[in-house]
Amino acid sequence: MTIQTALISVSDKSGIVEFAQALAQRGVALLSTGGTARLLADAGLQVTEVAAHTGSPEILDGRVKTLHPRIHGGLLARRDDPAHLQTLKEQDIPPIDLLVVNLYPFQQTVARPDCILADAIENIDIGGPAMLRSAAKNHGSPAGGGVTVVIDPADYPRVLADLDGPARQPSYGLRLELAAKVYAHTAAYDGAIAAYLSSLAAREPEPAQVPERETWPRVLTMQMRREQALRYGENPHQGAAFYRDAQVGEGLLAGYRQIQGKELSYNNIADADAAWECVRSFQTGACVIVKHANPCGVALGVNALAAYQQAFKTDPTSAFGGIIAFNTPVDEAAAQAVSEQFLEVLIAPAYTGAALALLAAKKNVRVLEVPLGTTHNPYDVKRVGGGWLVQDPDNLSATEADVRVVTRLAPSAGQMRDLLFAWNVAQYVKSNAIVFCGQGMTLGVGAGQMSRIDSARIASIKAEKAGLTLAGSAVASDAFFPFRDGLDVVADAGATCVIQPGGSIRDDEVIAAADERGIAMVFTGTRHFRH
Ligand code: 93A
Repeated sequence: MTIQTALISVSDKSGIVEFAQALAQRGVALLSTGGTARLLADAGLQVTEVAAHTGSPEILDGRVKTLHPRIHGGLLARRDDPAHLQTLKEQDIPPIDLLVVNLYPFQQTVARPDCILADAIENIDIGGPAMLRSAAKNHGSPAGGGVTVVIDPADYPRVLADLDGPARQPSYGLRLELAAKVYAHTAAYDGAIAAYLSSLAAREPEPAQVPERETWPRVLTMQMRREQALRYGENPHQGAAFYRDAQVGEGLLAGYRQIQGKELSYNNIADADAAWECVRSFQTGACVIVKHANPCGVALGVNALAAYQQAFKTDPTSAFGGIIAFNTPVDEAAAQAVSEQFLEVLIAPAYTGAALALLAAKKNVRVLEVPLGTTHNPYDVKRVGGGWLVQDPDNLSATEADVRVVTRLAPSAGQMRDLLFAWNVAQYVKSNAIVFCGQGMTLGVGAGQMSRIDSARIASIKAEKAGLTLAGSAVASDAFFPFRDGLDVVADAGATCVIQPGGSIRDDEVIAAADERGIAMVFTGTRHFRH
């Protein structure tokens, strides 16, 4: 039985045009997959695309090209079995006598230093090995015919030599040898895939640290649509514009409506975003006052007015010229209270008519209405010289179930509420962050210091300046205390309970200090650096 039809589907295309030409000269009809077919056609060869042969287009980005009964039937039908040959006839399946395949370069792909999981996965060939295994299984017998399968370009001349030999077809010996080579090859190929995947499993971090996104896009495209030119940037000598993220449906800039007031400035927008992200993270009514991207007062309240009054108490000096955000509608009483001080921007999900009428008298105040929403930016992006740093946004919040008491004393229910509130606020304070709280309000916020102990000192100084007592307060630290000195500072200031991530090599020393000072301390196991 001579070769009438060959199917050629190769990733390594070396020598394939010459081989196909030689086959065509010997009267072999050529079937081929997309890329290979194009190459052969460009070389002037008559070739039928597999998609045309099967009547099924390549689908799923080429994941399914040859997985079709018209291919596998043509490869697997026993050549000396009348019933098989009859089935081919009935199903109109032409036999395929020669298969020339080499696989997606999985091993070469994973050897590349920049290979990511998605690259590796897409280079796992499915259709190629399936065809190879079909053809190799059906290499036939010494008596009957069988399929010839070639995986290695080095074997092309051997096949041609047999075609030109006295039998005018590949010998049984060659078919057998090439079939064995195929199974050795597909076994090694699957072995490489298994080894690669197990190496990933071994590298996998603790479940708590697994990022949501399995792989990062090789190319990250952001669609930024210019919303407005700004008068200037952070400083008057810097030009600036404000771009909207065309892909994100929520967040301050996606949905805000400016009801009144002067044009927003660069710093207004940055601070408004910080205030908005913080206030919308609370599940109950809250008010957040922000200055220079840090909350300087945060409080919960039975209504907007009560929340504002408490938030304002934390740091009235810093609140001057601040950004005030609410996660509940602003009514007349709250509008009246906020407009008694100098504020730059007011943000809330809604305003009553009376509140807006009152605010209208304060023409300069920028009043923004922003739908609360529940989603966040998919990426947190920071510009660095020559590129960008991209990470998941820090949306992790802690509940009572997430914390672990590490001291002899456990916090009371009230203390636990204050600790979780303090922890929530600390997430939105620049590092190093120390936040004293009590009764659902911030009492002292220490932000942005290079040393944690200085943040602790500043927070307690600010509380004292505002006339607030820290006796019996709850304190949150955005990252662990590296030494006991930070804990001593907050204890000296009057804190009686502490929430912090833990994880320092000196945790034992810090826990012993807390026990010594009669403090209840909980660990969250997660931290909230913010820069
Ligand atoms: O994506 S696949 O696993 N699905 C298939 O159905 C399939 N059929 C052939 N890969 C498949 N192939 C492989 O495509 C072959 O093993 C060969 O490596 C490659 C040739 O594709 P092209 O001719 O488009 O360059």
